[in-house]
Amino acid sequence: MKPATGPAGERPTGRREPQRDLRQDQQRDERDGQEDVREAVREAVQDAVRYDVTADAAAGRTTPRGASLVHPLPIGRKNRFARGYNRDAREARMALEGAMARVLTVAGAQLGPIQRSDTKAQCVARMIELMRRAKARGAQLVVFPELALTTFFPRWLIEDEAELDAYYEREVPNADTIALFDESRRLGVGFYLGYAELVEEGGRKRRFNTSILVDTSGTIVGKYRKVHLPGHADYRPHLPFQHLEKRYFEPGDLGFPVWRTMGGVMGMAICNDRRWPETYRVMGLKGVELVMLGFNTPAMNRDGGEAHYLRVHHSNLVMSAGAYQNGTWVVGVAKAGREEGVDMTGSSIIVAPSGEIVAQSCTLGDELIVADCDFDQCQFNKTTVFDFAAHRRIEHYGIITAQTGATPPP
Ligand code: CDT
Repeated sequence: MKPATGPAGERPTGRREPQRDLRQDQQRDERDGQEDVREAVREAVQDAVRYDVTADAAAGRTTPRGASLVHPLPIGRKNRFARGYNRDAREARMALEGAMARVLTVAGAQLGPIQRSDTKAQCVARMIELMRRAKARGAQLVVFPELALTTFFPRWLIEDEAELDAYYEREVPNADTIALFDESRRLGVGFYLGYAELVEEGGRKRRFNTSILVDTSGTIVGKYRKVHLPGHADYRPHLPFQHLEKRYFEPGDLGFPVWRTMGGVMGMAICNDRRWPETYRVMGLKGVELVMLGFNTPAMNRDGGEAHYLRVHHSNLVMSAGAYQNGTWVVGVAKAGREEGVDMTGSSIIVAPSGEIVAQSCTLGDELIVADCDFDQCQFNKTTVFDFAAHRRIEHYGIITAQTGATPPP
C-alpha cells in the first residue's frame, strides 16, 4: 500500500501542529480582514449618508425638478449602510465591496405627451436625450413608458388597417429604433421599451402591447406581452374618448417571465398589469428583484368618480403594495401631460422593496427619476414576513386560478 503523504508529497512526520496552526492563523486573518472590510464599508457609507442627510437638511431641500426624493425614514434592516438610492453611499460601498455589490442605478424616463403628428424618430430622439442625461446621473438602466414610440392610439376607433398598422413595429430594432440601441451600446446603459408589436403567423396578423428589456451591451434579453388588457373592443360613442386595447391587442402569451441580468432578477409588466396582485406574485415566485413597468393612465376616469389625485393615489398604492408584498423594487414610468386633448396622470415612481416610494416625478413632461436599487434590500421581506416557502397556504388559493369573476353567496 502506498504510504500516506503529507503536503508536497512528504511522508507524515507526526509534527503537523505548526501547519494546522498556520492554517488556523490564515483563516483567522481572513475572517479579521473580511470584518475590517465590512467595518470600513459601514463607516464609509454611514459618513456618506450622514453627509447627505445633513446637507439636505441644511439646504432645506424640497424636491427640485427632476430630482430623486431622498426619503428621511429608514428603509429596511440594511438601510443603515445600504440606502441604495444615495449616490455617495453607493459609490463608497461599491468601491469597497467591488464585484460583490448588487446595486443597479435605475432611471425612470417619463415622457411628456406624444401627439399624433409626432414621428417615431422624434420620440426616439427624446428618449436618446433622456438616456444621455440618465447616464450622466450614473444610471445603468433606463425605463421608458408603455407605447413609447407613438401617441396612445387606442383612444380612437381606427378602421383603416394601413393607418392602424403604422402604429405597430414588425421587428425591433428597425430603422426608427436602431439609434436607441446604438446609443445604449455606446453608453453602456440598458433599457426597457414599450411599443405596439405586430407579428404575422400562419397568414394572420397578431398584435400585442409589448415591452423589451435590453442589457448594457444593447442586446435584447427578454420580451413581455401585456397580459391584462383594459377597456373594451367595441366603439362606445357616448364616451369622451375610447380605450380600445381589447380591440387592438391580444392578451399576452408569454406569461410573466423573469431574467437574471444586470446583477439582479428582472421582470416586466405593462400599465394595467400593475393593478393586479397576481402580476407581482407570479414574478415574486420566480424571485424577482426589480419589476419594470411603463404606463399610460388618463388623469380622468371616463366613468366618473375619480379625481386626478385619486388616480395617482391608486397607481402609487398598487405599485407600493406589489413591491412590499414580494420584496422587490418596482420602477413605474408614465406618459404624462395633455396628449391629443386627454390628460395623462404622470407620477412615475421608484418603489423600494419596503414599499416606500424613493423617487417620484414632479412634472408632466419629459423627466428623469433616479434611484440606486440595491438588490440585497429585497432579502429582508423575502426572508421574513414574505418568506413564501414558510408561510404561503396554497391549499386555499385554488380559486384564484379556477375562476375570474366573483361569486358572492346567494
Ligand atoms: N394603458 C392602460 O392600461 N391604462 C389603464 C387605464 C384604463 S382606463 C380604461 C390603466 O390601468 O392605467
